[in-house]
Amino acid sequence: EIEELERRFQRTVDAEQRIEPRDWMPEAYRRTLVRQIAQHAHSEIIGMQPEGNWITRAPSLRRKAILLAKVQDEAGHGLYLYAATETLGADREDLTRRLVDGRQKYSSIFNYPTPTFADVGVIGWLVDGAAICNQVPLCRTSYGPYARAMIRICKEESFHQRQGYELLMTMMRGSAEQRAMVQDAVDRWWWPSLMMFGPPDDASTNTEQSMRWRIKRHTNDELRQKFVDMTVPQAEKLGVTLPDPQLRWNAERGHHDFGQPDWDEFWRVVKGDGPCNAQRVAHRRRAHEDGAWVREAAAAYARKRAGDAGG
Ligand code: FAQ
Repeated sequence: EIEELERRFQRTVDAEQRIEPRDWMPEAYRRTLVRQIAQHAHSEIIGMQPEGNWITRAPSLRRKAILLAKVQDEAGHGLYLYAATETLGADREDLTRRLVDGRQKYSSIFNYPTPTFADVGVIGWLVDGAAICNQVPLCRTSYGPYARAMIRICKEESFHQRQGYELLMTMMRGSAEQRAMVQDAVDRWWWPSLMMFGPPDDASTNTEQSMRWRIKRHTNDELRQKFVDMTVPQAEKLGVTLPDPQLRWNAERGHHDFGQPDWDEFWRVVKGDGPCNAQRVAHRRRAHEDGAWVREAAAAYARKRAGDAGG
């Protein structure tokens, strides 16, 4: 019985048809999706902090308005993704609890500091660039609500990426100090951006099964390569150097060769010991606690309205 259901499920996935919330699905498929989508949602919410740091100190009204809009979009993406986990039976309050208790992960990238305004530009260019590379294929992920969320999110991410690149272009046309600030930010963010794609394929515990279920459409290393190939010409146009002495075009492969990030650093950051992990989680916990009265008021209002409608 269950084997027949599983066979039918895999046939649907192999035929590139979407799995919808009411369809039967293996329990492990559901769990994997909740894990990945929740991590993604947490990343969007935690990811508001590094750039949010600059909203009150943006150098002009125009830059402030752009940054405010971008950070607001990230909140929207997070909420949208939490809604997708709810279609799988997850509970948003429970997921938030797991995040602030350190029982669920979010992307390693958001544990690095943003000491200068050039970081805002480099996050847009490299971090949103990596996010797009990773998320465009997820528009074809097998779970319908996640795939549809990705279509909308990718449109906004591409605007985010362009605002970052435009900011950096502007700084590169500025003073020598501004150019140095951009180069310094690129030097700090390049390797962490490569880590966003996850560990190398031979250390990636989830890839094989997730590829079979067509949750993931490419391996971590495939997407990392794509990102490097996409970014090198952008760096040249911008006039910055990517801090990798091994980076060079390989005509035979038709791809760039590049060095490996420090994977020990990656695992340290993932396990909670990066430069800003404690600060990011503490800030999120505080915001959640400070918002308790809003959630209570909203729930009381909803109950009252439901009562009014009934009577
Ligand atoms: N950080 O077996 P795999 C954004 C964990 S973009 C932390 O390869 P998987 C937009 C992984 O969970 C960022 N942990 O795992 C934005 C697993 O642990 P587990 C978010 C990582 O899932 C821009 C273990 O390592 N994007 O927020 C990381 O098959 C600017 C083994 O790894 C997404 O989440 C990492 N970098 O592949 C917002 C995209 N990498 O769970 C604000 C959707 C791996 O077994 C500002 N997610 N781990 O305990 C994915 O595509 C996948 O989940 C991967 C990881 C590719 C991230």
